[in-house]
Amino acid sequence: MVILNGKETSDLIKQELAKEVEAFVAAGGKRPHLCAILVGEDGASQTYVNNKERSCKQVGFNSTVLRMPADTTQETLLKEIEKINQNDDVDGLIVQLPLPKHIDEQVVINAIDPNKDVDGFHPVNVGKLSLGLDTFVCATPFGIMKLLERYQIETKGKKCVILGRSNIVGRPMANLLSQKGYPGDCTVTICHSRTENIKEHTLNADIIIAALGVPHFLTADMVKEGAVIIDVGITRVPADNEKGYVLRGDVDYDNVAPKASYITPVPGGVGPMTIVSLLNNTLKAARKREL
Ligand code: BQF
Repeated sequence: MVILNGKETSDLIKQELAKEVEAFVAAGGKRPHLCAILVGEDGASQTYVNNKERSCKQVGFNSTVLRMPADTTQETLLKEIEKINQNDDVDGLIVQLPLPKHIDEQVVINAIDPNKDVDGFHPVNVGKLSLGLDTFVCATPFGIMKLLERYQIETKGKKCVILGRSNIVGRPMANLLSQKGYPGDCTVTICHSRTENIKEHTLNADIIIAALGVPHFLTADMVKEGAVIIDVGITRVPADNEKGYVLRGDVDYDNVAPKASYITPVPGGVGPMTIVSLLNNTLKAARKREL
């Protein structure tokens, strides 16, 4: 069993990115600039935005975080997005999700300039992804593809089961893994809350991507010997420690790992890869604007 070390892999990719950024700037390119908007004070969202800001600095990007109160109106948020769309110094714009309930996420996503949409959430970019065209690929699925690639995991012809059909992980993941080439050429099945007898599907799978947000959902009895296990879950579960919580994946790691050929840990698996994908997309956005 091999542990897919997302932390280590992401650190290596960050070093590569930092070199690319310096070469780009030395050649007269504008230093890439990512702007993140955070609405409200959700603890996990604050952590994620801080991770992104710190990672930008590590690779030599400029970064701005626009923090807005939880009671910000949709109209005010849309106006801020429009300003950033118009701001030539900003290459990438992300709005941290989830947003407070009174704001319509799809309306907000639609307002982001597709050329700055480094999360790849805008319908134009989702459409391009599904057609296999060059675009900003959603960070988590892109990070998983990079992890499979770095560890040279065979995907051609493999049966891949994705647990979860979200717009930000499950669906784009299915898209990417079913596309031609490497890492791809999988036979993909998406399972979700209405799927009958999920175990029947997972037991047949060569690769399982667990992205449903149910802690320890995937148990050892659901997994074939030698399967590749990718855990996207990171639920905060209350605990008696300094932080007051522990992070728990969608996979019952201790019992599943002995059966797996490769497996991602939580934390330190998919999460750090998600962040480097965002950085990768931001450099891509900056490069595109130079043309
Ligand atoms: C790690 C996210 C659910 C909903 C919205 C490193 C991150 C997490 C874990 C991180 C995530 C999850 C992010 C680790 C960003 C990944 O060491 O294991 C980094 O910052 N993430 C997000 O922005 O929005 C989310 C999960």
